[in-house]
Amino acid sequence: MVSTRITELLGIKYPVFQGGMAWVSTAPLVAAVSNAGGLGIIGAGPLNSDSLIAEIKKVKALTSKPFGVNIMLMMPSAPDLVTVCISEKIPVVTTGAGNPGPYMKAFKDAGTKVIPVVSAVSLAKRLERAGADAIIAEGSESGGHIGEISTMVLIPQVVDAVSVPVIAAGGIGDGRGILASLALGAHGVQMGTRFILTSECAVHENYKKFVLDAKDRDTVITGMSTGHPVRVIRNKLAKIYLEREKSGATPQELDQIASGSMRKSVLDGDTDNGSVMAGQICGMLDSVETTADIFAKLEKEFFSVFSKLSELTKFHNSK
Ligand code: TUI
Repeated sequence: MVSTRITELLGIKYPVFQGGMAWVSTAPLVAAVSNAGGLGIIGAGPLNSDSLIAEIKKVKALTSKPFGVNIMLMMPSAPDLVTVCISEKIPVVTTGAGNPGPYMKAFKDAGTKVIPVVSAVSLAKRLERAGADAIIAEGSESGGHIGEISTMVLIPQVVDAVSVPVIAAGGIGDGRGILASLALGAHGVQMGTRFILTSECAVHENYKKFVLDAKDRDTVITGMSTGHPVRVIRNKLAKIYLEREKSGATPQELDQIASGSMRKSVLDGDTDNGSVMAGQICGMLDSVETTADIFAKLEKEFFSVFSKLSELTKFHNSK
């Protein structure tokens, strides 16, 4: 592919991050992505200090390349996980579902690069001022917890608003998406759903099959009324949740319905009663591959589209 400000900043080959998905992004996938030249990221979401330390140890045993940790700031364990990342000298921390401002100084002092995920321009500007090294701008095509604005309109607005490098996320699943993101002014991409469909990803086979079978319109957004919208593939649980939401259930009742639902889908393979988070690109994914094969394909697609676009200049009319 190409070198960008983000490959230079982090010392990686490809400007491609693997989203730090809670429950999903564990050591084998993280190491495979970093070994392939991207940035693998541990999803620290459900972990405590000890289990995060254990996961970091596993990644270090599998790769000597840079990797990251994603901390979900809405979790009560977040301050402890920050402490672990600092003492383990993790090169890159990405943050989601909240504002990492309060931890910025501690990370900076430890030499950790902080790359927050944002879903709106205002927070991107605030976090650049607070010292973010780069910004991941995540459009609403993404799976899981999302914002309101789609990638096509979010990326150029964030790119215009900040000076640090921007990584585009949401709806990107192949080489075309990477090239398009660079055209919008991004310096890299983050992909989540595509990396669920790898042989190294440890989610239950039923979860992978559910993502494989899903078409473009098979995801829905639950939790709009609670202020925590989450994109999942439509299933029995999502239908119950949406019906209860429509009939005016309280946020507490809705939390009860969703409680433990990631464990059910990811670990037990219960795709009826579990939450199957995935982005809208699930409709264009049709095979489970090795991470190394995905990177080889991304590179090929990127240059094939690049040369097709270059051919368009033949039709350029300068008059
Ligand atoms: O965090 C994500 N995606 C996630 S987290 C997750 S686990 C989960 N499980 C059950 C319910 C909810 C989540 C699954 N997917 N993406 C990063 C992201 N962060 N997207 C949007 C944001 C965000 C939202 C609001 C970042 C900051 C923010 O506001 C903070 C503030 O202080 O203004």
